[in-house]
Parts: sequence; structure tokens; C-alpha cells
Amino acid sequence: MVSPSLADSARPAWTPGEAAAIYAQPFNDLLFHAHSVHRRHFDPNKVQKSRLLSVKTGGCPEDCGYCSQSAHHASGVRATQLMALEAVLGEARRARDGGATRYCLGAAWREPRERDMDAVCAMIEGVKALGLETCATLGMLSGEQARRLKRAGLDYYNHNIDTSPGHYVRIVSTRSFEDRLRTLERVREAGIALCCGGIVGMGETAEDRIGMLVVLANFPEPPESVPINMLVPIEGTPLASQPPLDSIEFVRTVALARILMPRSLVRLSAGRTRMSDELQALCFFAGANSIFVGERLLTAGNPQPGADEALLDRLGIGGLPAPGPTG
Ligand code: SAM
Ligand code: DTB
Ligand code: SF4
Repeated sequence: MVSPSLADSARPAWTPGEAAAIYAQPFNDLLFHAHSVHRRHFDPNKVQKSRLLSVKTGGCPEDCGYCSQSAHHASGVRATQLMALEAVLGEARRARDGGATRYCLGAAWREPRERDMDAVCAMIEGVKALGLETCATLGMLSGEQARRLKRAGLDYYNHNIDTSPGHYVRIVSTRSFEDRLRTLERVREAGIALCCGGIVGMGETAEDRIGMLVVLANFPEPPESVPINMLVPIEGTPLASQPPLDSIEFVRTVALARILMPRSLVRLSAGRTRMSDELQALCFFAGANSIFVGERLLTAGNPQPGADEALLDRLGIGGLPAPGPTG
């Protein structure tokens, strides 16, 4: 078995071979390893809770094969205008009162236009003023746009690499993996924390899942938040009939994320409605310590708040408080 202490040094540059050896450990060894790393850096009985709001849904010019909001797919999702500020702040207040500590604004754009920036910055200022951590996911950004978002009070920017560089080209054709990396660099340079992960269950190999996590772990600074989404198959998209990923492979992916990125929040993201309580419990043991709460993600469903509360209660898991303003 790979020693947890080796796997847990300050800033290792992981090779795909090392990561693959960890991923392939006997399951009990892998779980013990990941949980040991987890306990060293976090209270294992706390999860951070984020809530999403789709402030501009559908009609997106990108062709991401998994997404309900791409104009290229007949998913039946109706394109909307950007939401009004007051409506967004009303939703954010409800999320805060329901226990969320981070609020994430999602927009189905390739990139924001200048006039969208004014409106989104006002939303970020308003959400921040409610005492919530702020996050946004708006597509590609220029350096100036990233700096503007930072000035408006943006704590995190979500921009996923989605899968390995090799598999990416089979999933999206309207932008490249390098485009994603460029935006991530601009976000970092602007001093915004990164929320960056991917999706599993898109027909990728274990090597692709490992490769994706190695890319993230080897960023100059790994992302502060790493969302691991299980594909939500959407009718009308190219990935609609993708068979579900084996649950044990999924837990292995979560465990590897925890080991390669010991200090990051690892979020059990999309796809929880199709996961049993036991599978989610295993993921929390393997090092997942963040979830999306609320009955809706962007367009897809999420577990009912009552069901989530009951599960966390049964597991003796509490909420992680917001760490306070990041400045
Ligand atoms: N348009 C922006 C972008 O692509 O960066 C922001 C919104 S996009 C919906 C945010 C992320 O949600 C995607 O990068 C992808 O990882 C995840 N996602 C989208 N559709 C999904 C699905 N059907 N199942 C799982 N994850 C999904
Ligand atoms: C992330 O990694 N997952 C969230 C958030 N970042 C923006 C989105 C999940 C979307 C699931 C499909 C939907 O709701 O349409
Ligand atoms: Fe557009 Fe984002 Fe969906 Fe891709 S994932 S189609 S960029 S909303």
C-alpha cells in the first residue's frame, strides 16, 4: 500500500503512474488511506454546503455533450433572460436561512458580455452583503473581467476541466481544454479562489479519471474546491443514454481526489439523486466534505432538503461554517 505520509507532503507533483497506483489499491486500503489524509486536514464530521442558482438558463452557444443548456441539443430546456437583482437576492437569502454558506451564480454563456458584467457584479455585491461566500460560473473570462469580479467581492470562480485532456475532445468541440486552463489562470491571477473539478460517468476510462485529477492536483496551487459531478444524463443530449458509472469506481475517484488534494474541499456535486444514502456515506468517509443543497442544481434536480438533513443527521455530520470574508 502507498504510504499516506508520502502521499500527503506539502506540494507533491503527482505523476499519472503514482496516482494510478493509489487508485488501484485494494478498496479497503484506499479508503483507509484517503480517510487518514482527510482527518489530518479536516473535521471528518463536517460538510460545507453550497447552493446554486441559474441566473441565466439555456440557449448556450457551446456544445458540451452533457449539458441541458446547450443550444445544440434538443433537451427541452427553455432559454431565459438574466434574472433581476431582487429575485436573485431573495433566493440567496432563502439559501442562507436554509444553512448554505456559499452561493453560486450560474449562467449559460460562452463568456459574459460587458453589459452582463454590470448586472452580475451587482448580484455578487448583494450576495456578499448577505454574509454568504460568493461563487460564479459564467464561462470564459478575460483578465479584466476576472479582476472586475474580484473587485465586486467574488470569492470563488467555478470553471471545470470536466475530464482528462484526451477525453475532452470527445465531449466538447466549441472550445479546447487549453481555453479552460487560460481562464483558470486569469482567475488565479485576479486573486479569486478556484472551484474546479469535473464530471465522471461520461464514458471515460479509469485512466481519464485519474488524469483529470492529476491535472488539478498539479496546478501551481490546487483548486480550493473540487466538485466531482456524476453525470446527470439529460434527454436530448449526446450523453443521454450513457450507462451509470460503477459506484465503487466513483468512490475510488473521490478517494483519489482527497489524497491528491489534501487541503481542498471535495464536493459531492451533481448526481446525488441517483446515489443511495450508503454510497454518499462512503463518499464522505473517502473524503468528500462539501455538497450542493437545495432541491435544484442548475436545471437538474437535487435531493430534497429534508432528505439531506435526515441523512446528515443519521451520519452525525454537521455544517461547516463560512470561514469569513476572504477580502
Ligand atoms: N457555462 C459555464 C461553464 O460551462 O463553465 C457554467 C455552467 S456549467 C452548467 C457548470 C458545470 O456543470 C459544467 O462544467 C459541468 O462540469 C457541470 N455539468 C453540467 N451539466 C451536467 C450534467 N448533466 N451532469 C453533471 N454535471 C454537469
Ligand atoms: C459544478 O461542478 N456542478 C454544478 C456547478 N459546478 C455549477 C452544476 C451541476 C449541473 C448539473 C446539471 C444541471 O443542473 O443542469
Ligand atoms: Fe454552455 Fe456551460 Fe452548458 Fe457548456 S456546460 S453548454 S458552456 S452552460
